[in-house]
Amino acid sequence: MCPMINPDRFLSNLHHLRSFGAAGVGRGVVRPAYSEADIAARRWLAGQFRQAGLTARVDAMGNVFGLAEGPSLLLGSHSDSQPEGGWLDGALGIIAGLEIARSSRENGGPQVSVASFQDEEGRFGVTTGSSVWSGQLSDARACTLLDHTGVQLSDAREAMADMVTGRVDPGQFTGFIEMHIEQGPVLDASGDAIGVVTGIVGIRDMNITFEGQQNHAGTTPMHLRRDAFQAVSAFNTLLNDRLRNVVTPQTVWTIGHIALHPNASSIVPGKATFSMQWRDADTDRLTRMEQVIRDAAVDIATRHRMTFTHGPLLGLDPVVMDGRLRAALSDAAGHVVPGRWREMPSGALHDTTNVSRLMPAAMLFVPSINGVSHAFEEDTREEDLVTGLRVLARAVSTL
Ligand code: HGY
Ligand code: MN
Ligand code: MN
Ligand code: MN
Repeated sequence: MCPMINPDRFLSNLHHLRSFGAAGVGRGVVRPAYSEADIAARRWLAGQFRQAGLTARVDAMGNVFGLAEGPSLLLGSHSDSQPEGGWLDGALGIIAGLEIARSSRENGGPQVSVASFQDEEGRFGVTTGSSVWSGQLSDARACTLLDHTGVQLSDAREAMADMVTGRVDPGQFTGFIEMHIEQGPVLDASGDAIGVVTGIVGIRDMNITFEGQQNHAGTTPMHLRRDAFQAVSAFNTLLNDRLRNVVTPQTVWTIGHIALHPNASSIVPGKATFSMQWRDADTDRLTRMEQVIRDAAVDIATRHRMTFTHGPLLGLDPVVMDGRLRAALSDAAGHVVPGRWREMPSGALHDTTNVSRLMPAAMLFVPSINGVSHAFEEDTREEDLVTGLRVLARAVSTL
């Protein structure tokens, strides 16, 4: 009941993973899916899985697994990062899984496997690697996805083709648990050490393009312009106004990426392509928001004499966590940090959403200092990282 884990080995491996794509000492990482740093990290992880006595396997998407023999519980997360990412987002769940799988083998504990899913951070889509592994997205469709610079996924993943061993059968896993940083302010503010996740919100993501007329920024009178930036700006204002009737205080929406063409100070931009992402715990609300977004884009296109086109609508529906795994995490948290844990929903997306389509799945959170994530400053106190590891190890030992 008291699993022998090695916190020093866990922290040392976590810091080693941080060295791949490190953005500077004590800062975050630049390790987007299929980048050189990402692939180097995946090679290192496969080596670590082998050293732990697991069988390393890599599927065509670049998801890396360390497999125990026979039926096993799967632990893990993702080792790719945002273009400017924190060092713990994803990394924590894999290295915690590695430590628990290794210590379990050393001490005759339960069979534990580990996974690092590919492109959770959505260089190409939304949790792309686990979407394909879980059958939510076909490999053929994934291959056609483009990143913001026009690189196609099928070309990007060639860079790790030499590592691929083949598909990993999900049928061998009895369940999945993902440990993750909270990436929000709730635990940091409350002083709780652990969050046991109740469910994960749903998400929709679509690229929108407004195209007008590129022209001279000195000679073109304002009333004759078909300025794509002005259209985006007006769209944003109109959308915020119209969404007010549809959303709850928990609903979020973001324009996080925009490409203006040709992006020069003396040219009225002829074309703007931007990401439109929205998240909510209610699938119907996500659909109503989609209609508001489409209508607003059509209205703005008409007013500003633009053409409006959009890319594929990507997304994942909200999910609830498995009751039995959740109870094991709650019991373990109650034992390790009595009175200092809470149940909470996840506003961030995770591979668990996809994996929960295949098997019982659950998540636990540790605090993020000041609630910061998807930024180089992201961090968690060492003590909280180790507490999370202890809670997860204890839960695994009871399953
Ligand atoms: O954006 C997300 O929620 C995830 O971390 N990719
Ligand atoms: Mn993550
Ligand atoms: Mn993330
Ligand atoms: Mn000129």
